[in-house]
Amino acid sequence: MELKGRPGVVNLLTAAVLLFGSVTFLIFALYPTSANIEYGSRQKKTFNAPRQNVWSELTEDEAADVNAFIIKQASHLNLTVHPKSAQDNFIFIVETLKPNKTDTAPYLYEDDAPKPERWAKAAVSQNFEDGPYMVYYQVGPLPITKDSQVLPLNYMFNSGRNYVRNPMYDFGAIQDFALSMAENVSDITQELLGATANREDPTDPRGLLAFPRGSRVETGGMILWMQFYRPGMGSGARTLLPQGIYAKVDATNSDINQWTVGEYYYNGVLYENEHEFRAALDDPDFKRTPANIDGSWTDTEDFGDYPDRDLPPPVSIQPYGPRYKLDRKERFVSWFGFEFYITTAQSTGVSLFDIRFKGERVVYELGLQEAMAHYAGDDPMQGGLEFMDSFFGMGKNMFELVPGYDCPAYADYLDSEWHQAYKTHNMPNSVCVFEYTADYLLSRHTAQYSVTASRNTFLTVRSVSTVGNYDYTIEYVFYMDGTLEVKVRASGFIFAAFYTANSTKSEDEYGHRIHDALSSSMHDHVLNFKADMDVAGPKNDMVRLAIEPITKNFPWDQPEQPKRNTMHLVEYPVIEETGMDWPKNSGEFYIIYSNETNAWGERKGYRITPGTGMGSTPHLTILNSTTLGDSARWAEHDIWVLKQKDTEPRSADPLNYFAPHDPIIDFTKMADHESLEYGAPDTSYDGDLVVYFNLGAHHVPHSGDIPNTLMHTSSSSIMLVPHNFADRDPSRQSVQGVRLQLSGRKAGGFAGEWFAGDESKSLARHNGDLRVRGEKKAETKAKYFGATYEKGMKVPVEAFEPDLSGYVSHSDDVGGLNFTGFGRGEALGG
Ligand SMILES: *[C@@H]1O[C@H](CO)[C@@H](O)[C@H](O)[C@H]1NC(C)=O
Ligand SMILES: *[C@@H]1O[C@H](CO)[C@@H](O)[C@H](O)[C@H]1NC(C)=O
Ligand SMILES: *[C@@H]1O[C@H](CO)[C@@H](O)[C@H](O)[C@H]1NC(C)=O
Ligand SMILES: *[C@@H]1O[C@H](CO)[C@@H](O)[C@H](O)[C@H]1NC(C)=O
Ligand SMILES: *[C@@H]1O[C@H](CO)[C@@H](O)[C@H](O)[C@H]1NC(C)=O
Ligand SMILES: *[C@@H]1O[C@H](CO)[C@@H](O)[C@H](O)[C@H]1NC(C)=O
Ligand SMILES: *[C@@H]1O[C@H](CO)[C@@H](O)[C@H](O)[C@H]1NC(C)=O
Ligand SMILES: [Cu+2]
Repeated sequence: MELKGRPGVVNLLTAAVLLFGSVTFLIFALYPTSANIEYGSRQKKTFNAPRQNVWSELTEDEAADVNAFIIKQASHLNLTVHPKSAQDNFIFIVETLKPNKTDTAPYLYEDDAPKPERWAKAAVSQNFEDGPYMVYYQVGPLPITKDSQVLPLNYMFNSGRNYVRNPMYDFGAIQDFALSMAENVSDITQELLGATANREDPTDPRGLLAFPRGSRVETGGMILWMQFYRPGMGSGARTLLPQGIYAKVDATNSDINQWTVGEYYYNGVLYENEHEFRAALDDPDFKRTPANIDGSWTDTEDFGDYPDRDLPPPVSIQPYGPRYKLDRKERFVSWFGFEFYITTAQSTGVSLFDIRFKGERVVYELGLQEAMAHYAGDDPMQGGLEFMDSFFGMGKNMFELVPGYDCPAYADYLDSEWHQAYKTHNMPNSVCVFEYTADYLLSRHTAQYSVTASRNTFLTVRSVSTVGNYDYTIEYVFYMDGTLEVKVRASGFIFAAFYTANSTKSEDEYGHRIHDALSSSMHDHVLNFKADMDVAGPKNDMVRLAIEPITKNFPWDQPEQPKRNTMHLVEYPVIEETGMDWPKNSGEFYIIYSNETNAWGERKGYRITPGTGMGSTPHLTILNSTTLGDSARWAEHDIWVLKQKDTEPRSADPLNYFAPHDPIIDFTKMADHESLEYGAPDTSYDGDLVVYFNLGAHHVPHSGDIPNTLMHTSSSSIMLVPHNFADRDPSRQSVQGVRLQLSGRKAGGFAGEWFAGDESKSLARHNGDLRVRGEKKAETKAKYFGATYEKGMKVPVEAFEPDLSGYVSHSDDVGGLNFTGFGRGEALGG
């Protein structure tokens, strides 16, 4: 296989991921970092974070110590290091248990306060009488000493349980079952699809596979619906190759040998069993529908020569080096007044902590909680399909970024690590940090005698999580005025539905026909984020500042205008924990106000608003989803405001996927209308609030989603925008720009007048609060603010096009990822 036509240099690893599987490209690198393509003269100074990153993921050594300590301490669990099957007890995941905010805030914001204790969270696969469970423990303090303990981790789970039954523990056995099922109906699949399953080579491109949908998981077992797929191995296009034959499996018994295949479904008709289905085939009236065959239509790239692309496009370069400071060890970034820590976690990917702007606190924690996709359809697969991708691992699946493509060639890249079944997995270059200058200005003005232009340069922290068929690009963007943006863009293969050519069925009710036998399959993506707002300190409150029409009579309007139709501002405080939707006509500003005021006596605030992208951000269309139960109630509104509590650090847990109707964290119990009125005599509320918001899309894919969904059609964002936060626009000290005098004009005392010559004299006059007229003739030269590029320079070609021909993997492989990721022993790397 090749990448960009350079044979043999790219290491492609194939990993069948999750139930839908995919080809995952891992392009591992020795590519130039910004350090070795620096052509400016800047020396890199060491830069140290003011504090330690107390949220950082466990190091490999810490993870090993935690594993060893659990095995020793919890001898009654009989934990094995080399699990052979799900009947063995073993440690599945160890990761950092984020310290409580109550313990962390003093360390961050006070002098000489102690560092919060470091603890680990462990998920242990443990067998009970009715089968395997996942059980959470907390282990600490770290490093392990005689005072360290292994305790049940309870405080963050409002179900009162620290365990969830694992109904999907042996996906290998499920695959064997599916193969057996497929073999038993090979005469039917040959007849209708022209293919059969191949046990010798399950991914034979001419063969067939069957997969269950990963939902309808009930306590005590499952009813599965399986659908046949063509493997689509060449392109990873399996989710574009559903085959329209579905089989119902009674999987309620925990012993897979007791499972049975029941009904079959094909072309709108339900058959009692395979025999009835087979018999129907012989009926002369049996209605067939065309099969869905793989072909070049699923290819993600076209290597052909087209005259219009024989010149490369413009790209951004950074000849003088970065202007941000990065402490790689503590993962701390400082850029034009913004400061923050970066961390990663196996289930949720990147989070940012302690975001400050010009020394003031803005957000304590900002990060993904869950990424859900909910489908609808009239077939047994799409009709119940739903994914919660934190379960599969938004961090585990943060693969290497492609330099010069995912991020500019000059970006800084960070690695991430996660620990599963006694093994540390390193994901090199999975987070990038870079500055970028927009193609549009931050501000400009043509005045009477001059024009001034300020460049819009921003800082981005980006990662991409490829969870099976889908790629989520998630980024945090910082702007010079103090604005923060959180943006998600999706790409990759859609999870499409089989299209039956049946005039009596209304296929367009759930999507569009996008190939011979393929329907686009509507779905909602809802990705939940936490923003623990600390606007100029922890004491905050939220208001809806409404822009409302009104009819007023003003004394100065009389008698000509007895009544004037106009508008005004009305403030509605949000006084209890609740979910809200974005207002109609953008008619309200949702503002988090501080108890602190700016120079004008106005409360310092940050507005939270839908940002850039396709329309405003969505919430789940489905009301009381049958599939989701109580596992993702945060999806039902756009934005939520809650009290900050140490006992409620997350809106979701990956294991919610296993028990949707009795989730380990039920968000409705968090957003339960508690009072947000601080200072009120009847509450002990201290004013520290947390916002949860959703990004995503109502995705109705169309022909343009074949082969892959495009980033501009799948993007959504929210922005946190300063609202009276400072006394004036703070970007004036940061932006780079120019002021040009318009020709042929004298100074005239209007806005835009340029005081030439003796600046100190005119400044003195300004300080006297008088905008006096210039005495000398107008300046005609360009006047820059901020540095400019001074002279021509030699820029290496790598600055434009990183040389990817030397790419070699430095990573662990990603093999063994499975529907659950904790199936058989050999999948565990143990
Ligand atoms: C402990 O686990 C091992 C391996 O799974 C098993 O062979 C052994 O019987 C177990 N011992 C007890 C006491 O459960
Ligand atoms: C396939 O048929 C064989 C023979 O009848 C039977 O033992 C087996 O259980 C069937 N497989 C499935 C998955 O139903
Ligand atoms: C369409 O589906 C219906 C059941 O919904 C079935 O009775 C009918 O035979 C099918 N028609 C065709 C043309 O496949
Ligand atoms: C705002 O709240 C903080 C934290 O409780 C407190 O220290 C500060 O004095 C308050 N500021 C004002 C102006 O009330
Ligand atoms: C959803 O559930 C709520 C609470 O049980 C109920 O009030 C509402 O009517 C339900 N809506 C639908 C469409 O089922
Ligand atoms: C964090 O806070 C919870 C709730 O108060 C408490 O149960 C837990 O022990 C705290 N964790 C640590 C490490 O102190
Ligand atoms: C799941 O893991 C098992 C054990 O490594 C492997 O045999 C199987 O092919 C995997 N399945 C998928 C879908 O990746
Ligand atoms: Cu989608």
